Amino acid sequence: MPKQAQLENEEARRRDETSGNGDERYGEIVTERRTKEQTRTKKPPLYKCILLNDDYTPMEFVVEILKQIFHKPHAEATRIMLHVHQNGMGVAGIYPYEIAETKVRTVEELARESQYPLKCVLEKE
Ligand code: TYC
Repeated sequence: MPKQAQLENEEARRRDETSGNGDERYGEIVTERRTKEQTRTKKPPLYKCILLNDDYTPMEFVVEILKQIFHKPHAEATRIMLHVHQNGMGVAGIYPYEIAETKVRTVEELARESQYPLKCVLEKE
């Protein structure tokens, strides 16, 4: 390889290893960096928080749960509550596992404090 080309090659390789640009000329190194980037940025699996209907929890309580825990505006909270009431279950929100799990626990804790049997379960998306 001519000396000049070799120098350019070295220079490009160093750029690949140290910077975040997308130069694709040096496959192995670029592939390694992209793999690391993907590990950092890959989206986590999501879980649906599903509210279950029952005969005892007041409708207003469920609407409040949807507003306070799932941050739904009043009209949407009412719509979801009625959907659950009529269909037996419905999606309250979709989140990464730990957030979804915490919401389920919070919902059931608040329900238990008020002695309502409201249940909320997780389902993988
Ligand atoms: N079915 C309840 C009632 O008639 C209301 C209700 C709605 C309960 C949604 C739970 O997840 C639920 N009071």
